[in-house]
Amino acid sequence: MLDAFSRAVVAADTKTAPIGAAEIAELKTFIANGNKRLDAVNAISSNASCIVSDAVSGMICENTGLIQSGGNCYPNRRMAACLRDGEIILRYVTYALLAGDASVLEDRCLNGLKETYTALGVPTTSTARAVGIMKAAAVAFVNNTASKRKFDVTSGDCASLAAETAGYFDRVIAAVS
Ligand SMILES: CCC1=C(C)/C(=C/C2=NC(=C\c3[nH]c(/C=C4\NC(=O)[C@H](C)[C@H]4CC)c(C)c3CCC(=O)O)/C(CCC(=O)O)=C2C)NC1=O
Repeated sequence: MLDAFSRAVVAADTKTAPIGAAEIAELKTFIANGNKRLDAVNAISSNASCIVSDAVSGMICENTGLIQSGGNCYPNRRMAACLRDGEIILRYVTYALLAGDASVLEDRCLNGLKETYTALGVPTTSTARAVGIMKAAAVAFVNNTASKRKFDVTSGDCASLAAETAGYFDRVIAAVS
C-alpha cells in the first residue's frame, strides 16, 4: 500500500534516481492542500451511512426486481451483504483519498472483487449504479454542495480533490464491470 510520499520514493528508486524537483513540487502541493484533504475525508466519512443507504435504496428503486425472489438483494441476508459491501467500498475510497493514492483501494478491496461477484451472481450493472450514486453524493460532500448537510468550513477551490474522489469511484466501477 502506497501514499503520495511512498509512491514518490518507489518511483524514484525504480529509476535509481534521487527525488527530483518535479516530485518535490507535487508533494508541496499535496502538503499545502492537506487540511482541505482532511476536510474532504471527514465530509465523506461522517456521512458514510447516509451515502451508502441512499445509493443502495436508489439502485433498488430503479430496479425493484432486486428485492423480489431471485433478485440479488433478496432475502434480507443478501440485502445486508449489499449494504455492507457499499460501506466497504466507500471506506476504501476514503482511505485512498486520505493517502492520495489508489493502491489501498486496489489491493485490499477491488482485487478479485469482480470474480467474487461473478461467482455469487451479484449483478455488475446494479453494483456500478450504486457506486455511481455514491460517487455523486461523495463529490457533493467534498464540494460542500450537499443540499441538507453543509459543513462549516473555510470555502475554497475543491475541484481537484473532487476530481480525485470521482476517479477512485471510477476505478471501482471499472474493476467490477
Ligand atoms: C475487504 C473487501 C471485501 C469486499 C469488497 C467483500 C465483498 C463481498 N461481497 C460478498 C457478497 C455479496 N455482495 C452483495 C452485494 C450486492 N448485491 C446486489 O444486488 C447489489 C448490486 C450489491 C450491493 C450494492 C451480495 C447480495 C452478496 C451476497 C451474495 C450471496 O451470498 O448470494 C462476498 C461473499 C462473502 C459474503 O457474503 O460475505 C464478498 C467477499 N468482502 C470483503 O471482505
